[in-house]
Amino acid sequence: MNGPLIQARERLSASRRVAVLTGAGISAESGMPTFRGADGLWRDFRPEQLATPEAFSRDPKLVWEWYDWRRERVARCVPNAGHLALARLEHRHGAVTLVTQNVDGLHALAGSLQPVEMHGNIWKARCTACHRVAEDRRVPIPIPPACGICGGMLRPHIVWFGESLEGEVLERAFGAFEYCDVALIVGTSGQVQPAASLAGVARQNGAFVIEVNREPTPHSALADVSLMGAAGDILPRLIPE
Ligand code: BJW
Ligand code: ZN
Repeated sequence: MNGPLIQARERLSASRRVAVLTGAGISAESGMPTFRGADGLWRDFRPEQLATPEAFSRDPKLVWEWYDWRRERVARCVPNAGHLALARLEHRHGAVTLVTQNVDGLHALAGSLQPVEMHGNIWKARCTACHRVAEDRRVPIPIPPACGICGGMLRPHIVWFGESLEGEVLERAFGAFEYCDVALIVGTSGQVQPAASLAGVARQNGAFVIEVNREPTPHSALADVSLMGAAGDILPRLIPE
C-alpha cells in the first residue's frame, strides 16, 4: 500500500468530525455517466439547453425526456464499492456528514443515513403551480407529468443553474465542512458552485483534505493528499471492512 493512502487512512481513523463531498464520479462505476468529460452526459447537450429554468420554460418536454432517460438508467443501477465504503465509514465513525451533489439516491441505497443532497433528488417532482414536492418513481413518466393535487405541471425537484440551493441544505453542508477536521472530496470536477467552495472552507479552518479522483481537479492544489484512481477501488482501501 502506498504512503499517501496510509497517511490518509491514519488521518481518517484519528479524526473527530469528517465531512464528505461526492460528485458524479462516485456513481460512474455503478453505470451512471458523469456530466463533463469524454463520456459525460453533456457531450451532446449544452447545460443551458437542459439544466436551467429557462430551458424548462422553453421546452418542458425535452427536459423531461432527458430526465426520464436518466431515471430509467438510475433505476437499473446499484451502489458500488465506493458508496458502500462511505456508508461503512458513517456507521463506524459516528460523526460523518455525507454531502452529495448527486441526485441519483445511490448513497441512501448503500445505507448512508441522511445524505445532504445539495442538488435535489431525481425521484422527486415539484409542482410548478402549488409547489408541492412528492416522491414520483414512475418509469417511464408521462410527459409532461401533472400534479395529483392541482393538475399543474410537475418539474424535477432538482437545482438547476441559476437557481438557489435550499437554505437548510446550505447550512448543513457548509456547517459540516467548517467544523470537520478531515474533509474527503470524491469524484467531483470542482467546477460547480457553491459545492466547489466546500473543500476550501474546510482547509481554511485547518482540516486535512483528502481527494479521490481519476484525474487532477482544482481541488488537487489544496488537498493534503490526492489519491488518483477509481473511487470504487480506492475508497474500500481507505475504509477497509
Ligand atoms: C471519478 C470516476 C471514478 C469519474 N472515481 N472519480 C460563483 C462563481 C461563478 C458562477 C457561480 C458562482 N456561484 C454560482 C454560480 C453559477 C453556477 C455555477 O457554479 N456555474 C459554474 C459552472 C461556473 N451555480 C449555480 O447556478 C448554483 N446555484 C447557485 O449558486 O445559486 C445562487 C447563484 C446563482 C447564480 C449566480 C450566483 C449565485 C446551482 C448549481 C446547480 C447544479 N446543477 C447540476 C445539474 C442539475 C442536476 C442534475 O440534473 O443531475 O448538478 S450541474 C451538474 O454539475 C450537476 C452536478 O451535481 C454538478 C457537479 O458535477 P460533478 O459532480 O462535479 O460531475 P462532473 O462530471 O463535472 O465531474 C466528475 C468527476 O468525477 C471528474 O472529476 C472525473 O475525473 C471524476 N471521476 N469517474 C473517481 N470512477
Ligand atoms: Zn400542484
